Amino acid sequence: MSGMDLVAISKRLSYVLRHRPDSVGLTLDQNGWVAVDDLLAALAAHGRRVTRAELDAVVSGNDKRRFAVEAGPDGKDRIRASQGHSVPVDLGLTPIAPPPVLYHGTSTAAVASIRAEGLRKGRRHHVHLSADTATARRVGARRRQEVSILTVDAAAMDADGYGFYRSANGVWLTDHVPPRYLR
Ligand code: HQG
Repeated sequence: MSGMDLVAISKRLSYVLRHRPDSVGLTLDQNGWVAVDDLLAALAAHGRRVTRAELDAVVSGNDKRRFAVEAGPDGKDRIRASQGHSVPVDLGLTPIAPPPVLYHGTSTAAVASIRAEGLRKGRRHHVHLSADTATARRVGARRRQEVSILTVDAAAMDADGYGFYRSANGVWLTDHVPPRYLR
């Protein structure tokens, strides 16, 4: 299987599990899980066949560990995306204290607006922040434009009562970053 195939499958799974489960006739449970067998059957029924071996390769080989697979209460394997949803799901994240500084990689073109409004979550559940600049740079580079790295004074936000969460795959999440915490 080529790397390209795995990237394409990862994007397909992200689309269904984060944004449009209805596009293949699926409903996620309230915590974002769906049975792996049901997901594969739904994809196949919509002409987007993915094998279990391919799904496993994507889950275990994924650079960002975007997906979690575990045995559900019925003993059957289930899968969910670890972050990035736009559909309403409860990931059961508990607030934790952030590191003193977090980073956000974005396109340089967006910086003026972000300095004016702060970081907004848009249609996702949270603003996504990175623990290190290399990760922030990769996030910002997805749009193939000039990248700027913003530094977030997470210690000050924490002291001021803003909640932070960390997804199962290590992405830092918060509701909104007002401009005064950005450098
Ligand atoms: C920008 C990927 C103007 C923000 C990544 C970003 C991440 C503003 C874009 C995850 C703004 C939203 C999320 C404002 C924010 N004015 N632009 N006030 N506030 N923005 O994709 O953080 O690979 O929803 O800078 O790795 O880029 O999919 O968020 O450029 O973890 O697993 O609005 O998606 O994960 O874009 O990326 P996104 P993001 P995956």
